[in-house]
Amino acid sequence: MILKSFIDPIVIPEVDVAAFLIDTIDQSPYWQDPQRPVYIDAKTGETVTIGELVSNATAIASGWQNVARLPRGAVVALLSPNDVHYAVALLSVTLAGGMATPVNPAFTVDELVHQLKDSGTTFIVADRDFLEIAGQAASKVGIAASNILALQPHRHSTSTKSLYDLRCDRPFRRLSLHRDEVHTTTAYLCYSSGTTGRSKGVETTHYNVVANACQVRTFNRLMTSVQDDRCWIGILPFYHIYGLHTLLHLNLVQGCPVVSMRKFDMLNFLESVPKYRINYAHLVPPIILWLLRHPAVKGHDLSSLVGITCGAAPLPLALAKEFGHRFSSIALTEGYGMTELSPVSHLAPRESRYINSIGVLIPNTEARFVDDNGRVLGYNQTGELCIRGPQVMKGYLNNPEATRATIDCKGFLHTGDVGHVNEDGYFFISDRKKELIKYKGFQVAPAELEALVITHPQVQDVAVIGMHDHEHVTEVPKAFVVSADPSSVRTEVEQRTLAADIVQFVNCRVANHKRLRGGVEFVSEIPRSATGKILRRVLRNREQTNAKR
Ligand code: 4UW
Repeated sequence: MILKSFIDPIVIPEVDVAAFLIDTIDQSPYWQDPQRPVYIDAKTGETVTIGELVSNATAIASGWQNVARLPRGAVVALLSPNDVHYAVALLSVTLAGGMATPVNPAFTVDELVHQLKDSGTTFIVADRDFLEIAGQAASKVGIAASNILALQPHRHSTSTKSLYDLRCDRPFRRLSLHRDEVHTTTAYLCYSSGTTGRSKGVETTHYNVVANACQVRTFNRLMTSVQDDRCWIGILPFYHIYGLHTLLHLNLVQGCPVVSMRKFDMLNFLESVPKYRINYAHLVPPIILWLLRHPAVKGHDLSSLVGITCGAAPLPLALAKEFGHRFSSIALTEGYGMTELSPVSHLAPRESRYINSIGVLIPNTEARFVDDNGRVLGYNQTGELCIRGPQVMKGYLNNPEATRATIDCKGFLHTGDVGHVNEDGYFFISDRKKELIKYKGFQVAPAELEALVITHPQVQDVAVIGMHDHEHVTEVPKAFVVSADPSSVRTEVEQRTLAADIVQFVNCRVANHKRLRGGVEFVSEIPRSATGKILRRVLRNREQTNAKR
């Protein structure tokens, strides 16, 4: 059984991302005034207007070609927290024919090195506070210091130029792709671990990006409270596909300025809502929990907020219900996305009858569920969710094997998420069969942590799984470890000491969201299949049984 969207298919323009965005802005009734702010910093009030966004991105694009000599298809890394200049940098790169790889600014040098190397980055645009770490990573991968540019306009040191110094009014060859090329040319390389292994470059084509912006805009206009010409809050990180799609593209398409926050700060959020008359927020489940539990919420006026979309991780039903009672004037709806889906496949309509559903299919999207033997399932039967549509990525960069394992010969992308669809066409996610752990919506690849833990001198074998942290509505990584010398970890004190040492060993080598918050448990062996694959399900079941006790 193949399920299709209720909404009639839409026509998707076969143009590149930059042309699509600039044409959309040109024709939008909401962006007629070039002085209208499009990005506003929540703390400082610094603003970038729509006119500045387009004119600076265009002048910088000319500089990319005429000054920096950026070759067509070259990769530029963006290393920055949310900043009002981020969209300028991103648009300039695509306009000049480059490929952008957004990087998590919380990364350690080694994590950064992995992405720079894997993506083949040649230039780095870094936030003023991240120039040093950019320099350290660049020197390890052979990127010249002169190829690091500061994101913000003013000069930061004598040695580092600003991206804005590239501005140039000489003619340049704007990226102009043929209809066929938009389907094959990569615009962005976000990183995701997919269903297994370490994080991989997801090749999101120009067509993928344009398609998803059009699909979601159509769905929003018909079915949700995400109206045009409203003010949105920019909490989601711009480097993550959820933030990238929503706060750097969809907002432009829907005529919505974004009040951007460099880092999530509950008080700043609560003050920004009435100050900027924020109407809409795209959030993740732990922030819904904060809104329910944080004592400061009561003293703030959230009356301008009419709706919230929540996603990137499961939203417990009880929490959604509690939110509905407490904030009855705010429509809370779920959506479902994945880096490999550019990112959206499902959104919940405004008047969804099913509170804990991820919603229905957006236009031009098909889905089916399959069991472990690849048998296609029917309504209300639980299996793996598979998606087909114009938003399905081209593949993983330089990894045809992983691509083949994810997108089947019929074009369906296997999400690794388990759930079902009911007869009304509403989808539900109940489990995850892939390895991925989600800490507050951020990806943690168990394979990456395992590769690190195994380098600890006292570890013989290891498996990492996600365990539920109900208090914080998230998952946290936990390591099961076989000690290299079991006789030295017999007592509880010995076990606690070594566990603390391993946790410390990992935590100082990884970004904050990957920390071993679930701790370490010693086991006599790691359950493995005949082919040596870790049987994570066995460990997860054991964990669940222990939690129930
Ligand atoms: N319920 C349960 C959900 C849900 C979920 C995602 O880091 P990635 O690759 O990507 C994302 C993207 C989320 C997103 C993007 C755009 C958008 O509008 C939207 O709506 C709210 C969400 O998270 O992780 C993908 C994995 O995250 C889990 C699921 O396991 C998926 O494969 N996930 N949304 N509503 N789980």
